[in-house]
Amino acid sequence: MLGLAGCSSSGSSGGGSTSAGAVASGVASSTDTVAASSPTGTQIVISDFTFAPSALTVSPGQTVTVVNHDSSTHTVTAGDKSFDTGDIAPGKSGSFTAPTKPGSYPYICTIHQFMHGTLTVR
Ligand SMILES: [Cu+2]
Repeated sequence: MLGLAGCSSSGSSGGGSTSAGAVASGVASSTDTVAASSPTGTQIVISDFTFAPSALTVSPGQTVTVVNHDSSTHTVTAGDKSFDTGDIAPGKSGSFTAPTKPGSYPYICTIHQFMHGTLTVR
């Protein structure tokens, strides 16, 4: 464990474990296609240092919107740099273009490298 968390500028608010935003926003209540472990769509939402969905399937070359609902700046950056939103400030959104080559593309937030997700192109 290297102490990479150098961003001490973001004020230590101390872990206030507010149970405010229960993420139970009933995402998949549709009864038809339940089995999809990697939902299709064009949007990734960041909140509480988590990408949602953590695995997303998109079409080749599709524009994917990334919405940052967190209180910290984040990025969505492919491990092979094939896509990158750059910094997305809190409350802002960004976008990137999915690779045109089908495959599985792990990505991270370059600021918080423990944050990771997977984009699947097919
Ligand atoms: Cu981040």
